[in-house]
Amino acid sequence: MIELEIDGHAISVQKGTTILEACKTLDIEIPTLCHMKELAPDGSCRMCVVEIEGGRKGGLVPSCSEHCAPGMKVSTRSERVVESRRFILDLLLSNHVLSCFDCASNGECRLQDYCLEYGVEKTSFPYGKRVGTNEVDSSNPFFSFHPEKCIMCRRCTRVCQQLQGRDVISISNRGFDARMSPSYQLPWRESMCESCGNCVSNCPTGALSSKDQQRHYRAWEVKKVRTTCPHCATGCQMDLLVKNNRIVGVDPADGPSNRGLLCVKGKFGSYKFIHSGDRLTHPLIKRDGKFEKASWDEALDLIASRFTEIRKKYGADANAGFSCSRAPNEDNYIFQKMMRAAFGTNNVDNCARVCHSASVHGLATTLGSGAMTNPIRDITEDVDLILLIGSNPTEAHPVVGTQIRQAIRRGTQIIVVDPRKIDLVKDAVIHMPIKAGTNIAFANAMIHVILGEGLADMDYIRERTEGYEELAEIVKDYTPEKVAEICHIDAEDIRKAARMYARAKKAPIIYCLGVTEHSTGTEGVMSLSNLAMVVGKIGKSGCGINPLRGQNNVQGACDMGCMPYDFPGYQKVANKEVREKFERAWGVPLSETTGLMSTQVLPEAIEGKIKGLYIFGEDPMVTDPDTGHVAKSLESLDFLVVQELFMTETAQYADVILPGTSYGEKEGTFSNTERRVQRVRKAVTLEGEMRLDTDIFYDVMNRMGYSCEKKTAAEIMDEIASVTPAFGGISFERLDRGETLQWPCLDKESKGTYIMHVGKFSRGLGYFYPAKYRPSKELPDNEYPFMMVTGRMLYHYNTRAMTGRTEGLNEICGDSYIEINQGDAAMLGIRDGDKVKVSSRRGEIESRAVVGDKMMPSEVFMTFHFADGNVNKITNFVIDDIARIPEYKVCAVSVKRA
Ligand SMILES: Nc1nc2c(c(=O)[nH]1)N[C@H]1C(S)=C(S)[C@@H](COP(=O)(O)OP(=O)(O)OC[C@H]3O[C@@H](n4cnc5c(=O)[nH]c(N)nc54)[C@H](O)[C@@H]3O)O[C@H]1N2
Ligand SMILES: Nc1nc2c(c(=O)[nH]1)N[C@H]1C(S)=C(S)[C@@H](COP(=O)(O)OP(=O)(O)OC[C@H]3O[C@@H](n4cnc5c(=O)[nH]c(N)nc54)[C@H](O)[C@@H]3O)O[C@H]1N2
Ligand code: SF4
Ligand code: SF4
Ligand code: SF4
Ligand SMILES: [Mo]
Repeated sequence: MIELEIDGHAISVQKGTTILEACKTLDIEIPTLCHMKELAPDGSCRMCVVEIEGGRKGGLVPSCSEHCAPGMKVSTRSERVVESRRFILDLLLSNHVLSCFDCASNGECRLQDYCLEYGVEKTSFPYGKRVGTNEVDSSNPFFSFHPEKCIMCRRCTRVCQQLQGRDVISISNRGFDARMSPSYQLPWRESMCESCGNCVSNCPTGALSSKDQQRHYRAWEVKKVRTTCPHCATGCQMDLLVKNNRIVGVDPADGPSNRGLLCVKGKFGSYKFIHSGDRLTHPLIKRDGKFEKASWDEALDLIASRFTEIRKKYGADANAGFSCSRAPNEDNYIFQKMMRAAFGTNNVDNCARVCHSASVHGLATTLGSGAMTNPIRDITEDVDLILLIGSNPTEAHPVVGTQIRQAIRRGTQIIVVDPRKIDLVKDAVIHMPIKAGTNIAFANAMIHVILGEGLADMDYIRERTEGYEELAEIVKDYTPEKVAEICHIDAEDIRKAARMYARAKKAPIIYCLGVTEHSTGTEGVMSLSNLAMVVGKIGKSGCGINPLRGQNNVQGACDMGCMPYDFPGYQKVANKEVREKFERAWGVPLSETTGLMSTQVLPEAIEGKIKGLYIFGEDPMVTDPDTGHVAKSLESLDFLVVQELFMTETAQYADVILPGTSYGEKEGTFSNTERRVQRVRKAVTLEGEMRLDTDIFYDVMNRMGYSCEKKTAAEIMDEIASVTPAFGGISFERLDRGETLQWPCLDKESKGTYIMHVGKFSRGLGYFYPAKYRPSKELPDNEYPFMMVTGRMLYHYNTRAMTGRTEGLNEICGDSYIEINQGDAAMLGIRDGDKVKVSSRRGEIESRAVVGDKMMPSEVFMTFHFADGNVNKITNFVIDDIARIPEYKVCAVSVKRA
């Protein structure tokens, strides 16, 4: 510890503390323009100078970079300090256009604040304005750059380079001509910018400002509502900016998983859809093939009577429900309660079925819990090696992606196993462009090398696992040479990767849908947990096996029991004691029959076994494989209800459509991919007859003869806690106090669980599942010579229900495209941008060719975001035997010029 004096106050601080940090503990305000908490001091603005009695450099030093020393006497407001700060402000104004009145940042500009505080009204320097390079750059759809307002503090550069890992902005020219700009002085639009807006959020002046702020609001007019991003499961914390009951913008907040950062979808794509003119505002009933406005009573009566009728005629299991992974935990809990207690069936599922059901099943089988084992910070902050398999985080989980880029800057190595040249490949020590659908062979070869070269952790295997002998027997066959041929990768790369992974002290596996969405998805997941366990890397910091969950609350929808075999908290329907517990809690007898999964419900509808379906916030007509098959299923139903925000493709098939509410209109919680339960808060009340999704379910329950009283979201969470041991200690009260809780959180005293399986697996012993490689169900042939992989891109999200209603995102990318290798394209006479026809055994779509080297020869890639040219018209409806997840990642297609 070091003793010193600041403004006459004695203080003792840890060695290495800066003066600025020490001042903070004393609540002494120090002005800063360039300083950023997350980054090393820049010391470029010099506003933070303080005076040190008898110090060097005339006693004035920047407090952000100067460390406290024993006996130091610091003044933070001496005459010289104040004079020096005034001089800096004077200089800054000499090069600043004073148009505060029409500046978007009026009222939240640090330059303005400090000028006011230090009494600097105008510059005393008559000359000095920068010349020639002052045009405003408005080319980015979301923000613009006003060089005359730039004070060259370099926060934007440092944020972009060191936090976003993108390196877009730098200083060009020198002297008076110096200016911040994207590299090569390109317009923003043509640079590498990902429009994350993190530079904008961190610019202390109006130099970088959002177009929405320019047009619609000033800082003092908005109320901030802290909430959780509604897109991916990273769970970024952010503030909705509300003016006159309208959300006009978003600011990033410092949450545990995002640490002050957002991606383009959170920053710019998460509010316009809420106020979109095409929101559903009234219940609709289909009469003679046409939707007509109906009253809530009419719609709810019809729903209750039709579902009850089906139940009476065909039995409770003739009805089914799909829940909404975009909606809060409380909504999902009540939805499954409705299906079980009022409908009397366990036929309830959610989109995890088509996403990470393979992880939920696979990891529950091998480890005892299907969740991500380690938190984001733990697997990105200080690790030696990341093994990234079938996951494209810089696009699908961008704020995880940026933290991986930060780790790489700090020296973490990364091995990428992905058929495509995704962005992180350029930083990879090894990229294995694996043939899609061959992950099991790959994992077995890695284990083969590890066992063969004595790199396994035999103590860990002995003490903590079972099933090793059988696994060891199976992997004998998987020599690197043999597997190199199956996977189309290099045998030597497999050996190198296996050695690196085994020897690294801290090395997490991070994986995603490239592993799960296969007809062998569940075994693919289990073969990765085999790989992590042979080297003893589960239950340790900086390691683990980490599925990045997809939807904002898909973890929660599963946790809340929206699955046909689990009550909330993965308590088994098949377990009599569990069932009896829920019967007591809910006061009604419950079905002991395991329900159907969503990918079973659709075919069973065609067979006439499922008659009634309640879809809460899902759009299978766009997102399930083989759209023709989905349409046939929906048409086969006697009765379909869709509860939505918008008239979706699926809603078109409904008998009744109910208008629900979005995350900005209600209270609740989302559980992110790290099992972290975070608050969602109501920001606006909209005009129209939309209702809380939970209130709708309560009304349906009461009308179907299961009487229960409406509860608020906070009360529903208390009910969840009372029946779900893993959530036992979670309440709104604790969350609103600022506690951040990751389940399992067994009681009010528990702080939650940061890393899982420490010391012991949830299941007891970790289980090695002996998986053998089996090829994908539909491989290329003469007629359909290309292997098609499907997935995501940064700027759009699933069906685009939200991102498609944000103009700027459509401006960046607004139509369907297909990535194709340049050699293949040349052979087919296809040029970049050409219209092409893509067909499979299921049908044909039109798309636009994007020609390059991202794909290997004979492989193509499409996203499923665009209803026009929707790839799911041609994907293959074949499913995994265990989790019944569809094989979205592999089908055979042909490509021709249109
Ligand atoms: N921008 C954006 N973000 C999203 C979403 C979105 O729609 N848009 N959706 C969210 C949802 S619901 C989810 S589930 C997540 C999904 O997130 P990800 O799974 O990361 O996204 P995908 O693009 O589907 O697939 C990831 C990668 O798997 C690779 N891959 C395909 N087949 C194989 C294989 O057999 N082996 C290996 N090793 N790799 C393979 C693909 O080339 C692709 O790069 O993203 C979430 N985040
Ligand atoms: N080809 C191909 N297809 C895929 C995939 C792939 O990789 N390739 N990935 C699959 C995956 S991983 C997933 S998760 C699925 C996603 O499939 P979906 O879940 O069908 O897609 P979303 O666009 O997320 O649809 C959510 C719907 O919920 C509505 N909604 C959102 N919030 C609320 C709310 O609070 N209340 C109500 N009532 N409604 C709400 C939205 O308006 C939207 O229409 O797609 C799958 N489809
Ligand atoms: S644009 Fe803003 S953040 Fe960047 S250097 Fe200029 S004033 Fe600083
Ligand atoms: S928006 Fe993001 S990627 Fe673009 S320049 Fe700013 S920080 Fe960099
Ligand atoms: S990374 Fe995911 S949670 Fe974070 S802002 Fe982007 S879409 Fe939202
Ligand atoms: Mo997903």
